[in-house]
Amino acid sequence: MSSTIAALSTPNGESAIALVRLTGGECRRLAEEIFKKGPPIPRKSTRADYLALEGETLDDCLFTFFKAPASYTGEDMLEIALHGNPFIIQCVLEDLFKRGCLAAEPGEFTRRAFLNDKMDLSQAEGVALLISARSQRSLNAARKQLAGALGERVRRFCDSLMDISALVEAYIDFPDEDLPPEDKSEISVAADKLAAEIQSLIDSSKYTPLIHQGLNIVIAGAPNAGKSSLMNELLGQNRAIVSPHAGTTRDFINEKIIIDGCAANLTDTAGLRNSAEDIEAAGIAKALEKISACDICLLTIDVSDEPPELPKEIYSLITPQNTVVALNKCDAPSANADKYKEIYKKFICVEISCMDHRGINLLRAAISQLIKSNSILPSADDILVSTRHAQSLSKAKECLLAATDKTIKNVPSELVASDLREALNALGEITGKTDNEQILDRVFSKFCIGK
Ligand SMILES: Nc1nc2c(ncn2[C@@H]2O[C@H](COP(=O)(O)OP(=O)(O)O)[C@@H](O)[C@H]2O)c(=O)[nH]1
Ligand SMILES: [Mg+2]
Repeated sequence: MSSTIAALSTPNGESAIALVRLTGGECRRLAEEIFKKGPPIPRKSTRADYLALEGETLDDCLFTFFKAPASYTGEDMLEIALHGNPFIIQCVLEDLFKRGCLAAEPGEFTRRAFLNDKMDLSQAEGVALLISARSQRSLNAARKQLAGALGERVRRFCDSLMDISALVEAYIDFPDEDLPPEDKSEISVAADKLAAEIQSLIDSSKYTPLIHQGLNIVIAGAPNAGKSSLMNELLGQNRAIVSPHAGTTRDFINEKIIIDGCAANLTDTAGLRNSAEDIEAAGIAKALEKISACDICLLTIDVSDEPPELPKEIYSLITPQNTVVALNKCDAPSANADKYKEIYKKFICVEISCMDHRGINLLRAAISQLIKSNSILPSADDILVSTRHAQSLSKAKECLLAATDKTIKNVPSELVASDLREALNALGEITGKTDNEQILDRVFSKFCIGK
C-alpha cells in the first residue's frame, strides 16, 4: 500500500477557506480518529471538530471522504476544508504528520492519479496547463488535453505503427533475398504516410507558447506618433506616460491584453528616429530588437505630420503579414490619412484617434484579421503539443524514416522491426507508457504542491 500524503491544496495565506488534502490507504482510519463521527460516508461533506492527537480542537471544519477507486488519485482520499488561517493550517498539517502522513511532493496527487491509470501522462500535463491558463484559447487547449485528445491522437499513431510492424513481421519468417523489394513497398508507403502525420502534429508545437504565454505585440513608430496613447487606449487605462515631448518613453512598458480570446503581451517602445544619441539611441536599438522578435507590430503614424524618417532597419522587419499600420491623430485639422494609405498600401491600415478614442475597435478587428489570414495562431480546434511531446514525436518520426530507408534498401526485416519498436517507445513517452522515471520527474516537478 502506498504511503498517505497530505498537503495544503489552496494558496498559503489568509483566506475564507483552506483545503487540506490527503490521499492513501490511511485516509479512512484518519477520518474516524480525527473527527470521531464513525465510518465516513463517501462523498458526503460532514461538519466536525478537528481533534488533534493531544485532544485539543484545532478547528471547526468540513471533511469529505472519497473511497477508492472513485477519487482523483484512484486511492482513498480525504479533503478537509478549514478556516483559511495559516496558523490553523500549520497545526493541522503538523498533526497529520505526527499521525504518520508524509508531506506531498509537487504534483504527487496527480502523479498517483497517473500511476493508478486515472489519466495518461499527457492528461496529467493538461491539469498543470489548466491551472496556469490565463486566456480562453489557453484554457480551451488545456481542457482538450485534459480530456485526452492528444493521448487519443498518439494512440492512433501507435495503432498504425503496429499495423506496419505486423507487415514487417510477416517478412521475418521468409528469407529476404527470396522476396523482391517491390513487395515491401506497402511498408515504406505506410511508414512515410505516418511520418508525415506525425510531422503535422510536431508543427503545432510552434504555436504552443503563443497560446499559453501569449502573442507578442509591439507598438512602434516615430517619437510623438501617439504610441503611448495607443497603448493606453488598448489597455483601457492610463498606463504609459503621454507627453508632447519627444523621447518620453525610453523604457519598455509591458502589459497583458486579450485579443481574439488569446493573451497578448503588449509592449510600448521608444520612438524610432535617425540621428538620436546616447540613451535614446540605445532605446531605439532595443525597440528594433523587440520588433524583430514580435509576432505582430503596430506601426503608429501621426497623419497630421510629414512622413517620419524611420531608421532603415525597420523596413526589413515589418511586412504586411506581421504589421498593422495605425494611422493616428485623424482628428487633427491637418490630418491626411489618404497620403499614408497610399504609402502603406500593401498593409492593413486603420484610421484612429487616440484623443477622440475613435477606431480602436477597428484596430482590434484588424489585428484579429491579421492573425487569421496569416495563421499567426492555430485554428481553435487544433491539438497543441509541448516541446517535450515534440521531442518524442520527432524521435518516432526519425525511427519511421529509418525503417522506410532500410525497407527500400532491402535490409533484413529484423532491423526494420527494431526501428519500429523504437518509434513505438518514443510515442509511449507522450502518454506515459514508459518506465522512464526521469520523464515522470520532469513532468511532475512543474506542478504545485497539493495538486
Ligand atoms: N490630436 C491628437 N493628438 C494626439 C493623439 N494621440 C496622441 N496625441 C498627442 O501626441 C503627443 C504624443 O503622444 P504620445 O502618446 O506620448 O506619443 P509617443 O511618443 O509616440 O508615445 C501627446 O501630446 C498626445 O496628447 C490623437 O489621436 N490626436
Ligand atoms: Mg511614448
